[in-house]
Amino acid sequence: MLILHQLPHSICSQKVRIILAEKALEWQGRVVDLARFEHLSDEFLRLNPNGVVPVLEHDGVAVVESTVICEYLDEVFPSPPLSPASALGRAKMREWLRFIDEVPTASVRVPSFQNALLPGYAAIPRDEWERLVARMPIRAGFFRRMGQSGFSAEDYENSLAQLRHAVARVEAAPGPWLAGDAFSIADACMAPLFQRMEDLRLGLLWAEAPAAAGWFERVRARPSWAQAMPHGSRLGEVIPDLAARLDAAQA
Ligand SMILES: N[C@@H](CCC(=O)N[C@@H](CS)C(=O)NCC(=O)O)C(=O)O
Repeated sequence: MLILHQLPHSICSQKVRIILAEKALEWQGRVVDLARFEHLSDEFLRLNPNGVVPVLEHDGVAVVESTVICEYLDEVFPSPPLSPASALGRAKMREWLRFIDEVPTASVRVPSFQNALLPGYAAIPRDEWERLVARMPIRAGFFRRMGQSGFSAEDYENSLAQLRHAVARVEAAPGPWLAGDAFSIADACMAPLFQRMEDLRLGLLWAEAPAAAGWFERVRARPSWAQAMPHGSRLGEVIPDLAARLDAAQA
């Protein structure tokens, strides 16, 4: 029995859902509402002491960290394989996975919060905000850096520079997939980041990167994409005034 504690528009949950779809696995979803801070409840923190989604429960045992979950699923349910057959091939795929976790995944949080999610947090009374942030096991620093009025221009620009770098790395990949000839976990982990950038009007980052644009289209053309990205997966589907927020951010 596979249970995924997750959220439709969570990028890290989307990575795992793509793997589940590629392998045609049956699973049950449990929505963890971040806007209601369910991820900071005692119950959820017992499941994942990091206080972030997703969490996979497999036969009652919790596995955390989305990339770890993807690799775990690939080991336990090996068909179809989503990792290269050779040790060197797997090492090359894992180079991508570490890069994806460290660079674009961390960086895309800044424009996501700054331009789309911040108004929800700005409305929280100050003492309540302090109480919630103090409960965050691994994200308190990020939320304090953002505060209730947003990131510094320097933080924002640094994040965009990192995202540009990530797009350039995809552009330079020999292809057709990130880890070579076959679709792999690396593609599943990178593509939701591109979708988030597009939803934040950052798709222009690959306007002059045809190989990266082509790679993203190839991922989106796979049947697993439609299955893993149901309605509610895109930011604009959960934030009705997203366009107005993005207009305001660009003004
Ligand atoms: N390294 C973790 C990061 C997970 C993560 O950051 N999840 C986000 C949603 S995509 C989250 O739960 N954020 C909590 C928050 O915004 O307070 C993983 O890959 O599983």
